[in-house]
Amino acid sequence: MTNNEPTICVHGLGYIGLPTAAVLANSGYDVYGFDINTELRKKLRNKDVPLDEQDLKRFVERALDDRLHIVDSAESADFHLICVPTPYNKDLDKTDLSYVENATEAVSDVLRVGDTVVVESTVPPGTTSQRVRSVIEDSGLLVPNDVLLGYSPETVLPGNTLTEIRENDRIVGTVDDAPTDRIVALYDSFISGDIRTADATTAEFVKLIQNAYRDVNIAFANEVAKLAREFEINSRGSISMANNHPRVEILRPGPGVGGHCLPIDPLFLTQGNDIPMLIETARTINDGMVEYVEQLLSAALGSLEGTSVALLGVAYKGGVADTRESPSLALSDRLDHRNVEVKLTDPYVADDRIDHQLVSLGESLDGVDAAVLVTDHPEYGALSPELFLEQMAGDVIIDTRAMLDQDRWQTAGLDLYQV
Ligand code: SAJ
Repeated sequence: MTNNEPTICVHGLGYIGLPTAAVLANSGYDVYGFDINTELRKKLRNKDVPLDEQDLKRFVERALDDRLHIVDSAESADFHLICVPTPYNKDLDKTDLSYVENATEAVSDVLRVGDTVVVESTVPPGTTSQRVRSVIEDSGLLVPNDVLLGYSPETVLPGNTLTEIRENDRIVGTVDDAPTDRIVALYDSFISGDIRTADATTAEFVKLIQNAYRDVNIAFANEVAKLAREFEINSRGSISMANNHPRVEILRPGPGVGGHCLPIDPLFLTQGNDIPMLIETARTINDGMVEYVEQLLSAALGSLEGTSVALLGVAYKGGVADTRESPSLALSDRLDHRNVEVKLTDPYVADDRIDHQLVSLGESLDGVDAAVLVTDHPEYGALSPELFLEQMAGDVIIDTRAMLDQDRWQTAGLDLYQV
């Protein structure tokens, strides 16, 4: 690329901002990366990249060696991408937009006529055209006459970040029906997926309904699992057969839904109105799966009081080290309250806050009454009953992800239950 290429400032260097900044830099753009976290900026300058995906880590390191410049304050640039978090405040039943507002204020300080601002953070519909716009206009510049303002959600699947940033389709929406071509041209220069255009609020809404749809589908799968138990039939076999229908695609039951997206994003749609009851019910069903697993365990053991249990997997899903909203930690808390001795093990997680409880798989099984397979780490598919028979004092196994061959484990002498 030539030096006439636009410059880009990425605001927020977390799970999405940092990889996005690296992809842009490695595509030939000069990219400024700003994050309010001083410690993170220091680490990044020392090429200490706090990401778990190894290919991505190397990719970011390469960008830091070249065109990705970590800056101590927002830098003026042709494009500003806002990739900061939007946590949900459960007590207030409201999305916390303070990071987005603060980032927009920082952008406004360096904004020039002709610049473009794109929000990527997941936000409630209308945020870009109202809150973000008003912060920008407070600086004296008008949207869209002076500044082009748009929204383009990221849709990457944690665990496969680099591929999905580069290959997923994208939606680009603008405020006030402004032309989308400038933003489309930027994304088109580094992604291979299709780009669809809309207004900013539609783009915000689409992101949320994608995640709400998946959450509802998983809730349905979880409900199917509970019903199948009532009828004493196999949930997974039934779902697999149902999915042979050309218009049916039920997801997989499990111990509940974790991560920083599906348990939270649907609430952005339900807050402030009474319409989407299904979305709320799905949240309740999925959050309730941890209690359901606890009940299965309690029934299998007779009583939980004074027992010891190994929880296999702490991450919220297989193949990642992320423990945010993890069903495993929620189950661990519930069991703690029932005076169960809990041992946690996970081949991916090294989290300071739970390190003192984390042990190896063998140690976790040592002398326990039961083991619960909570996270679908691929390694767990290769587990064999012999290790469990040797190490455990009891024989109860709860396989919440149906990863173990029920016949084989039962024939080996273990009392195995699947969700
Ligand atoms: N899960 C099930 N059963 C399933 C699938 C998932 O119980 O059949 C559970 C997982 O174990 C996990 C949770 O759901 O606890 C969420 O995992 P996930 O892999 O479904 O999704 P996330 O949260 O890792 O990423 C989602 C993705 N959204 C969609 O697929 C619609 C991703 O594309 C988004 O970019 C991401 O949210 C985000 O950042 O919003």
